[in-house]
Amino acid sequence: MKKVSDCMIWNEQFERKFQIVRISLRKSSFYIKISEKEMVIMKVAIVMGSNSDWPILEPAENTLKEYGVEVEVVVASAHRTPELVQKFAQGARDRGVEVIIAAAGAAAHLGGVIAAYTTLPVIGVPINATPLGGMDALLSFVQMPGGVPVATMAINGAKNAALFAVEILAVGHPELVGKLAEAREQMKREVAAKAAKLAAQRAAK
Ligand code: C2R
Repeated sequence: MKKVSDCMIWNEQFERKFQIVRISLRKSSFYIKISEKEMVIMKVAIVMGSNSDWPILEPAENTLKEYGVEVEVVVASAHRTPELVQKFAQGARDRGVEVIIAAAGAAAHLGGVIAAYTTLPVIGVPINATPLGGMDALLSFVQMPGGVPVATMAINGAKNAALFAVEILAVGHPELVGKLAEAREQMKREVAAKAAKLAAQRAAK
């Protein structure tokens, strides 16, 4: 019988979807079905204080999916459903979550309470939801006492929360490093195009 070291195992995107791994033994190859637990899944949880926050958070889910990251979306409130928040945070690591994005507006205690119940990295997104324009949520997130950090993004900064989560994941999932680098290159091309457009506008005056 061949040893595992004699095999080449890879897990392409579509195969991952069907939970299939292809194994090649020199000239022949065959497929085996593996359980979800054995597969390498990158997972981020997005938790928000209310469904009214979702329009701000949806771009974060889209960005994470572009990087092939599985997303768990949860509505839970430290004020209104404290037991649910505790259960969510304490069980997150066992569910395979590696990073938590917590978003809330107003007096936003959600991120801090989640961070109190888990040592997973928590990224905070203060939401503009009151006449204070998000400053209330920003200060609630960012002014965590020493010992329980929440990495706070800009007000409504959902996209950067997703990208920061991918950067954290990339430490243990090197396949993400190239994708992040390509996104930076794309950004450079976009800035160059903007510069050319402005130069053309000014030249036409
Ligand atoms: P509703 O729209 O449900 O009244 O919520 C939510 O994140 C939302 O932005 C208004 C705002 O209250 C926020 N909220 C919190 C928390 N729970 C809900 N800041 C919390 O536990 O921190």
